[in-house]
Amino acid sequence: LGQKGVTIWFTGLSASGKSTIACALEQHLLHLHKFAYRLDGDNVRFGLNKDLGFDEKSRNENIRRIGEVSKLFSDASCVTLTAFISPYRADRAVAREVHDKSGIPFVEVFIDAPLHVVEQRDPKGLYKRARAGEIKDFTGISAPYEAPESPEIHIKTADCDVTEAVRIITQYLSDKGYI
Ligand code: GGZ
Repeated sequence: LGQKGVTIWFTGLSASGKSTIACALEQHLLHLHKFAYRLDGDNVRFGLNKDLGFDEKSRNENIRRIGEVSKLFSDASCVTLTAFISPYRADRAVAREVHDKSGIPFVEVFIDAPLHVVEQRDPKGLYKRARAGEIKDFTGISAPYEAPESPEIHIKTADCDVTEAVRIITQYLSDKGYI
């Protein structure tokens, strides 16, 4: 295959743009004939992790499993993209450690959109429902989001569109020799 694996770990609030950017990046990598695959809520939370909710313990376990699975994909030489809130710093550190121990590169990408912006977007009306108390443990409202302190890549969605974000990440991967 002539390709080594790498995990690109997106983190950010709900509606920050993680999935949109990860999706566009996946398409771009596939066009470059890279073997890429995206893990997100749609293919993980409804399958492997359908037994898990959104309390702290469940999120710890959600991220732990995703960290292990992404390591396996990347070990099989895939460019693996994960798009989960992954709100706890310690959980992301565990995912990184699992990769480090196997010598597989791990690139943390912080999709940084302020709460007032994502709350304004509110594409699914979840923030509104969380404010009304209809959804408990909602990230940013009634559950914490611990922003990365030193992510490999920091994308501020206020001054960076999707195309630009894809360009920045692709450039980073190429500079590092990961793709
Ligand atoms: C946060 C929630 C919650 C709560 C349901 N808190 O915008 P979405 O809808 O499509 O993405 C969110 C998704 C978050 O799942 P993750 O697996 O990424 O979370 S974590 O990494 O923290 O385990 C949101 C929806 O699920 N959702 N309830 N309480 N987001």
